[in-house]
Amino acid sequence: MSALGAGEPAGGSGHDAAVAAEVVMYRTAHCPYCHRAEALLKKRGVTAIDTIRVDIDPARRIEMAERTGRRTVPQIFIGNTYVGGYDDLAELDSEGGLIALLAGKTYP
Ligand SMILES: N[C@@H](CCC(=O)N[C@@H](CS)C(=O)NCC(=O)O)C(=O)O
Repeated sequence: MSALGAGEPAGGSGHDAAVAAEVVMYRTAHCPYCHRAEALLKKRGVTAIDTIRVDIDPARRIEMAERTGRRTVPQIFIGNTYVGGYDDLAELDSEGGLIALLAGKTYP
């Protein structure tokens, strides 16, 4: 499942003009850190998150652990960059890196 439709230009419908990168978040339904991460991403202009519900799909939970080496949720990817969990996302934001990654730039 993709937040961007096939052939849809980055920054097209579903994204703020400043948000070019696809955002992927592994999460569960009842997870305070996931809600915080979603709120921060929305605050920074993200309108579409490719959400992977590991609580209803055990295979995706295994995939998450293999991709990240972690078992907690959320686990967040922006474009080709693995960000980490909510704490990592908030730290990245405080450094200015979140806006950069969302704009499709590399960081640092
Ligand atoms: N420091 C982590 C904490 C994440 C966390 O503790 N998530 C909880 C759900 S809100 C979790 O996955 N708990 C299950 C576990 O620890 O195995 C972050 O900022 O993402």
